[in-house]
This record gives sequence, structure tokens and C-alpha cells, in this order.
Amino acid sequence: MTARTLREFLADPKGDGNHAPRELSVLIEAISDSCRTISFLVSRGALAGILGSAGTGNVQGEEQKQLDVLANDEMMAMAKASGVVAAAASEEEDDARQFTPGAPYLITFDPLDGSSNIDVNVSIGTIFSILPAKDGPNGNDAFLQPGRNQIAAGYCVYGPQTTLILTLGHGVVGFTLDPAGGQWVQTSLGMNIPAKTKEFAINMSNIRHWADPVRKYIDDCLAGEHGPCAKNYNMRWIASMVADVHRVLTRGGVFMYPWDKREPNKPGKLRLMYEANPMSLLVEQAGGKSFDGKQQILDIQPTGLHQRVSVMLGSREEIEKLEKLHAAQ
Ligand code: P6P
Repeated sequence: MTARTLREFLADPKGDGNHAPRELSVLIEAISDSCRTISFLVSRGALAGILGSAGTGNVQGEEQKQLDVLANDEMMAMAKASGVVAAAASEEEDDARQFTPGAPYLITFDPLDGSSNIDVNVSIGTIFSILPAKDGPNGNDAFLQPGRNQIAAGYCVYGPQTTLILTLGHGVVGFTLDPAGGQWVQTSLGMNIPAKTKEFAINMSNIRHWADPVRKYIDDCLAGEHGPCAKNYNMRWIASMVADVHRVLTRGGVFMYPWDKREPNKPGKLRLMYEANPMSLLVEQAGGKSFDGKQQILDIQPTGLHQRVSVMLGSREEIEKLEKLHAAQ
């Protein structure tokens, strides 16, 4: 059987002969077009003189890279032109932008996640989340829906291959961009995270700042085959959430960016609406779990467009260990 293209997948996403909702297909195809464009921009990098700082800052107070700005401009232009997006919110902008009144969807995105890796040629990516729009105006507050409301979510990794990972709520599928013809070819039929793992991803330089349950979990992993876990673990940290989560979705593992004492009033570093929620939907759809130390991330009732959250996600058995450690504290 020849592999399906993204377009052919959208014609029968559940395998029941029914087409995905027309407006959703329009939006997913538009997002895939933008990811193809961003992939091309990223791959040109220094050749196009678009590496380095844009000389501006974003709502997070972070320095923007030129490619951050270019990717954001591309995603916003796509959302507007699609005709099916009522409003779009980005990591790079304070407020949501209003587009097509009465359109069915809201979209949030991190247009280029992993910016610190752009200039050193390490995998980066685009993360997106699709929510139902409200009747009437869709200001910032319209986006404040729990992650379980997401209609679809996904990311694109700009790495050795350009891969688009997507869920419409019926499992997780993957597509690889064929540079020859520009097609998105389905290369993963149904991604499934192994319940067990021997791999964790966390920034170990923060070890002295972690809460006790996180420290205990990592100490137990580091104790290896003679410790409480009775197995030796490996560690990875790419510092691009998209690349680290892609590895977890592909071969299992745990990805953690938990709360720490450096800025105790901040729940965590990562953002709920356009990083943690889309990734948590993908992880749950692939049989994994995702929690913030207190609750499943998809159950969080958002209070702000750019709110941050503690994130621990991945292989079910490992997250359940972390849940027990947090409950016992
Ligand atoms: P640190 C990238 O800037 C990002 O938001 C995530 O993609 C990544 O997981 C994390 O920050 C890396 O943070 O503190 O290790 O540089």
C-alpha cells in the first residue's frame, strides 16, 4: 500500500470513510503549508542572513530571534487567510489577533519553539493548538478553555527530517515532508508511548532548585539497577520541547520542566496555552500522561493567555510514580 498524503488522511482520518470537517481540513492544510514555509526558512538560516537576534523582545520579556518573528508573521498570515480562524494567539504577541468573525476556530501557537537552538543548528519546531471559537467576539478570554476542549493539536519538528505530528482527537499520526515534491507523506499510522522507559529528559543544572518529589524521582532514576527502580536510566536534554517531546512520543520517556525555587511565584517555565496543552493532548492520545504536580494538565482552567505551568509528561508508569511522590509530600 502506498503511503497516504496529509490530504488523503484528512479525507478519512478515522478510517470510517468520513471526511474530516471541511473547515478543520482547511485549517490543518493551511498550517502544514506554513510549516513547509518555515522549514524552508529555517534550513536556509545563515545563507539568507536570518539567524541571530531581531533586536526586539516578546511578551515574555525574551529576546526575539529573526526567525521567531518570521515564523510568527507566517502563522498569523496563514490564520487570517484561512477564513476559518476567528482569532489567533501567539507566544510572540501580548494579545490575540481578531480575524474572521463567526469562524469556527481559535488557534494558539508557539511559532518557533527552542529559539536558543536556532543559531547552533539544533532541532526546533512549531507547536499549535486548535480550540472552538465562541459566538460573538473572541478576545483573549475566549481562549481560556481547558486543554480538553482542544479540537486538534500538533507540532512540526525542523530537524534532519521535517515531520508534522498531529491529533484530531482519534490517535496521533505523523507525516514527513518530502523535499522532492513538497508533499506531507504519512510515516506514522498511530503513535503509542511505551508505558515503561529508561530515559528521562530534564535540565539537570536546576537540581538544587527542584521540589522534593522531583528530586526524589530523579535520585531514584540515578540510583540505577541497584536502586528502587532496579534499572539503569539514560538522560537526554535537547532544550527544544518539540524535539524532546517528539523523542518521548516516538520511543517513550519522561519530559520534565517542573516548578523550581528560582522564581517560586512562577508555576513553571513552559506556557500552558501553546506548549503544555497541545503537547499534553498528543501525549494522552498516544497513551501517556501529563501532569503539573497537582492535576492533569488538560484539566487546568486557564486564567491567562500566557500563563506558565509545571510540566511532567510521558510514559504512563513513570508519570504515575511522580504522581505518587507528589501526593505523598
Ligand atoms: P532551558 C525553549 O526555550 C523552551 O521554551 C523549551 O522548548 C525547552 O524545553 C526549554 O525552554 C529549555 O529551557 O532552561 O533548559 O534552556
